Amino acid sequence: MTFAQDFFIGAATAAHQVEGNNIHSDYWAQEQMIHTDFLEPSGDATDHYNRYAEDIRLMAKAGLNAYRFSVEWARIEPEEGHFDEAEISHYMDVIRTCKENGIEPFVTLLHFTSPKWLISKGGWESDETPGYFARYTRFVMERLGKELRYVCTINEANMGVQVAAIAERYKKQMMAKMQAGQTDGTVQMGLNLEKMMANQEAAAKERMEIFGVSKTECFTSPRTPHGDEIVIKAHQAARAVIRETAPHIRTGLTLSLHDIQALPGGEEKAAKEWAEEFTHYLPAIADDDFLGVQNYTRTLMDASGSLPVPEGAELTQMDYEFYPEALEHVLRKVSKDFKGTLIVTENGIASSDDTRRTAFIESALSGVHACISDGLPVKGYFYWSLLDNFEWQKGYSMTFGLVAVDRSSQKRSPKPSLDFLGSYCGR
Ligand code: GCO
Repeated sequence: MTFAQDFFIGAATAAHQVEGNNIHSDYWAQEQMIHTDFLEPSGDATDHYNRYAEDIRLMAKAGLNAYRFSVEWARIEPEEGHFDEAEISHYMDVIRTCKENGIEPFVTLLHFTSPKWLISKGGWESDETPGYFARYTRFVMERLGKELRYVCTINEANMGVQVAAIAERYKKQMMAKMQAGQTDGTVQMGLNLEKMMANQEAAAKERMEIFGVSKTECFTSPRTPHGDEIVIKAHQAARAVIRETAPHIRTGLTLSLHDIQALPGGEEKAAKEWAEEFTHYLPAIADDDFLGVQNYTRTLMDASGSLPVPEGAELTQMDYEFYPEALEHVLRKVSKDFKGTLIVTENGIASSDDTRRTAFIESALSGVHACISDGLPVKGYFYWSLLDNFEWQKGYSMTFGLVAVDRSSQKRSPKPSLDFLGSYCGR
């Protein structure tokens, strides 16, 4: 199976998950809370901030030709209106190191984390945020744009809406259990409602002390329809700045997309879910140069909604079904409505068994190849992730990486899957 010479085969990371000590960000502040939702703080992460050159060389040695990483807004603008030139030169060094090693840098401008000050000003529910994001984009593009060809404005622009839908489903489940007579504060899900409510009140008080607001509207907080419009406006404002300051750059956003499969009776629910996570964004991305497709598994739906993973199915550490075929299905479905370039900006599995990772990659890439053979404009594949890293609230327990990291020494140990992925380059 061969891919064109100009087909990008690379790995992806996100600043907060790999760099370490992102101390001006909203996530860092939340991780330090007494009533934190995080299993552990990100801390030094994998020290990628200092070890990026070694990590880029590992990709080059394996034969990868592209690297997707994010520039951290909280480093560039740690205080509102104060921009840090030293941090820009850090990311310029990362970009130049990529190019010196024959690796195409793909920059993401926002990958879930925001400067803490933005959240204190209303975050991703404030009408001011698109303006702040455009100003940050301009600062970055005026300095780094000449070195770049691809920029993702926002990672998983639909994440907040997806989180809101999950939160709503969960609330309905809890209410149903309470109405079923389990009103003693302890329900069969092993949760103590009274303690949960007490925690929420204490956490709101703590957030007020830390952020000056009791409701922190982070990028991955449950998004209202108005907040979703703000995210879209931020994308379009950044796209306009990129086109003005660096017109040679191809830009777009990425979306978290599931291979939604309807069982008999589930067709309506499945169509509604797909409309909410994808079709809804078509007007916002119609003028983009590409769409970043991010897929990990499938979702089965019947008339009641999404179903648990099928009995006996192989699971990943994230409790996702091991289902690499999902990627081809999603690419084909997306291409029905989005006629622009498609780039797989994230696909991968959390597993301690690297043989399952290579099997996953082989199956996913054969699906991508089939799409290309049928004329779909797929231009690249980025495996998530280069390094075992900080999986947000789950901490370091999830191992997605092509490279293992001993965080006590920060020693890197490439897994066989890294060379396996690289072997597809230019084949
Ligand atoms: C996401 C983010 C990544 C995750 C990855 C594994 O899609 O949620 O882009 O930061 O770590 O997807 O869950």
